[in-house]
Amino acid sequence: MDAYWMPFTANRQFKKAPRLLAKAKDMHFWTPEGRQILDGIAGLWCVNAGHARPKIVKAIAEQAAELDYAPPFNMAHPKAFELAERLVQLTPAGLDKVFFTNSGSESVDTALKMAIAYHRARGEGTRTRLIGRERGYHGVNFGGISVGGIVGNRKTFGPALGGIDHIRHTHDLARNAYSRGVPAHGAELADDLERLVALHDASTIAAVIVEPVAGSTGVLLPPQGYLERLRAICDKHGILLIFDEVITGFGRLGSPFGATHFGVTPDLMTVAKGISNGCVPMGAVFCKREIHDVFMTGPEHLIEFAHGYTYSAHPLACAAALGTLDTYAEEGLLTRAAQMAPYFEDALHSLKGARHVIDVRNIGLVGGVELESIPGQPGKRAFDIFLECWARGVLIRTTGDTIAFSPPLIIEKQHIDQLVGTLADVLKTAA
Ligand code: PXG
Repeated sequence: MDAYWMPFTANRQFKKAPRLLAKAKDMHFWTPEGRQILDGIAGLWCVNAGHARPKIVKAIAEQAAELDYAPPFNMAHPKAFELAERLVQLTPAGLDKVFFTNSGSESVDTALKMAIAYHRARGEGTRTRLIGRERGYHGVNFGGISVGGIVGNRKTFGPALGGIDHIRHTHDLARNAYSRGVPAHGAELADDLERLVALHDASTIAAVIVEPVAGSTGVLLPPQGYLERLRAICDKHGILLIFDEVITGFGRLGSPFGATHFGVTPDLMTVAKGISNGCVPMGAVFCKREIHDVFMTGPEHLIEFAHGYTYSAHPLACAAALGTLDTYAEEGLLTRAAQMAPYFEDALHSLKGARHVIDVRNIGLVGGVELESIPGQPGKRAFDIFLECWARGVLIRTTGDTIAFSPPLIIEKQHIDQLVGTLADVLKTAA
């Protein structure tokens, strides 16, 4: 176990007591010893159609044998175009151009570069400032950690990009604890963008990026009316609005995207994870046609947007994504979370009053259970609960002292009972 430096992992703890996965199917993993684990987080918020789905497996296998790789610069393969067409049929009207990446982090950095380059191409080159939000998570690359609002990244990696500012986060337990669905209070927090416009001037601001629902920093839902207000302020000042839908994309909230769920259309939208059901790495940025078209000037032999990755629109990823979209369509998975949400909501909210629980949050098939931290040891309580759930055959995710659920969208009621029931039992004896 020595050579592998594991990502986002307590390496020393892991290597003393490894948690290995050897096989997966539908709602479950199996360990090498054959122990069955219920997947409460769709791998890592990505395996939305469940594991090892036949159409996706077949698509990947056939593609590997037929065309393993095709250079994406100045060349292409047919499935890249087919996938792009299929994808833009799902997005809100207007978001009908798509640029392929390989991860959420790459999608975010791509979208930020697109926003700055767009303003420059329009002759508004002073618009370079990027605005994120406190407690935002936008992946791990330098652009993403700069607009992200995670103190640990600043402590560990320094200031990253300059020319960035942040609006306030919307998490407010005092007013909104135990909300079912979106909380009632806090739409006015969108006005914090007006404060930054007053400070920096709109002519210096390129874009604002937010997650419609923040996943990684603890399942934080937008207050009722908040996203609409943010959209209106962006429009008023000519600022592009970017939705980071790496988690909320592809059915997680009960609609294909957060944008469709909330009825608010951003100018750019980043996705990854569920686009290919987590089977082959893939990400994408959707943008409005008007944004794309601004680049399409100048001599035709010149590259219009000097950006891309060796593996953009990789044939295996495109095949996996096409198999994924077929599976979503055949099984109605992009809206299934809406049908399961009431049952999931009731199950989660039955934890109100359980030991250590200070809030329960839910939307679609995302749940957050926030615990009171052990004084001086933030994250320890939730991590120990994660270990105990694993021992009892259930995989959950923790972030700080919030426990997150984001199960595959094929989940059935008995799985919800097992997920929440296991957590309820573990909470009874948790330190
Ligand atoms: N944006 C958002 C909103 C994300 O949630 C990324 C960007 C980066 O994606 P990549 O593919 O580069 O990892 C993410 C990733 C968790 C967890 O449990 C969440 C993510 C990744 C790993 C764990 O909180 N989100």
